[in-house]
Amino acid sequence: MKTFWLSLMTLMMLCRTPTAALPLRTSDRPTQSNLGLPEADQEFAEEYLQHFYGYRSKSERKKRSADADVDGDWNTELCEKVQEMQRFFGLPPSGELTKETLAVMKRPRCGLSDVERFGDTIRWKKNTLSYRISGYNTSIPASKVRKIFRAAWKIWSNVTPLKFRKRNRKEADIVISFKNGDHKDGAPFDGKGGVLAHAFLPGHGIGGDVHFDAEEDWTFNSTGSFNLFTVTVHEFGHALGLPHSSDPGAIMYPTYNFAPSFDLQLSFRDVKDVQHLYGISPNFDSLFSKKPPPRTPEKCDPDLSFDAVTELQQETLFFKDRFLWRKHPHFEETRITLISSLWPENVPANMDAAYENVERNLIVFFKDHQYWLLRQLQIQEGFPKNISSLGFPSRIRSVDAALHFRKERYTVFFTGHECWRYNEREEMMEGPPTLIEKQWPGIPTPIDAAVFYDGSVHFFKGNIYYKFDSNSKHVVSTGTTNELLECKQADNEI
Ligand SMILES: [Ca+2]
Ligand SMILES: [Ca+2]
Ligand SMILES: [Ca+2]
Ligand SMILES: [Zn+2]
Ligand SMILES: [Zn+2]
Repeated sequence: MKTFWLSLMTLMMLCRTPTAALPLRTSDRPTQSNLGLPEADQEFAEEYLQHFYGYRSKSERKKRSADADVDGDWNTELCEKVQEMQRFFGLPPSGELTKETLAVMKRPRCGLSDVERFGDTIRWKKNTLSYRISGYNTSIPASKVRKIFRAAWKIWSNVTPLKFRKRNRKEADIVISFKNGDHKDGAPFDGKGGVLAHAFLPGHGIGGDVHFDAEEDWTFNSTGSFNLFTVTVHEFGHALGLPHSSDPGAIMYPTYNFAPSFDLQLSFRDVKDVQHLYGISPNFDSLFSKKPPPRTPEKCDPDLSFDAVTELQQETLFFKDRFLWRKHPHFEETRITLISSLWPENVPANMDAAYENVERNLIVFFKDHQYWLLRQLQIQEGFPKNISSLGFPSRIRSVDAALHFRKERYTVFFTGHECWRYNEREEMMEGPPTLIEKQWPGIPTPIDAAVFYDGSVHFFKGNIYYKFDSNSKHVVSTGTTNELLECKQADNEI
């Protein structure tokens, strides 16, 4: 009880904003209040917010202010900065330094701030730019590094009228180098992990220059930790004047979330932003007519459909491609984030189905013939496994959707026109499948997803959801999927 009151007090102290009406959390949630945090984490978080969100620390504020209430203001500002960061990354904006907020803060990332906006004016005033590589200092062979940089420039010159010329000796607009620790530009590198690289916006001297942390385990294939090409494309974006994007599909998103096999391309957002600065490449249409830059799914898209939907503690998670929306009952906004930002391990994109087993504290993901079991964000040993080990016959190659019944402790799997009842207690299938139309009359098959939402079962097919009443056994209402994500017109314009 004591802990409960303490954490409630912290919340109130921290958040004096309208969102101060925060929920009381039950103690079994894996979130933590700030009080439970080790001091090192608290310090780390403050430094992170100083660096990337323009937060001023307590001592800094004291220096500048004779105000006696520095503590109060400081707590409010800290809370607001945590919320700002949480919104940027699509986390529930509680203002609390939860475990998962810290996990996102600890993701490897770019060294530039997420909140500085430079306006439209910071750009090169010419279309041909020169670059020079000053020192390689990485285990990747120099010839390979040159190739990587050339390919990264091409990514940007494919969509703009810009041209990039390599120089060997003479001064160049953009100087690229690998640096160790403190390299005298006011932004020391931090060794392995953390900040991977940074770049300077267009301008004279150091302007446009790009620095990589020489201590990282750089790679050009899938062996090391960080793919140099991926990070280079991002940093070159800064060298051209682009800020960070909160669109998780953008290459200008600040964290590194890439599987080794990721096939890098600029997103629709990146292309739009860089073309806003420099205009369109004359070859753009011929290069991209067949395969236009991918758009991040939008919750206001009237045709929005989902791959899978599941409950997760109090939240409802809507999965689509590499992304998900998180709907928390206590926060109005639902924001998009990356699956890989929530589960850094190799959780599949474009998944088929997902459900939460509350009692065993597990989340289960399905893709094709495999399924993954996760506890506390960790993939359990021995997974992924073949779905046949759940008791499916070999003719079943994938699962369309999964619906978990918390009280009764069973899960229904949907495959085509059939559904299967799986007993979670016995860990076995309860007999042969039945037809979906018998169990859930009025539901079109095959379905995309199913979930308990707002007290009743919701099925999803295309851009429509079907709310099903289990007592009267029929569909009581339908609507478009994006109604559930609270699409507001303003969201469209962000
Ligand atoms: Ca580093
Ligand atoms: Ca320069
Ligand atoms: Ca599905
Ligand atoms: Zn960056
Ligand atoms: Zn530097």
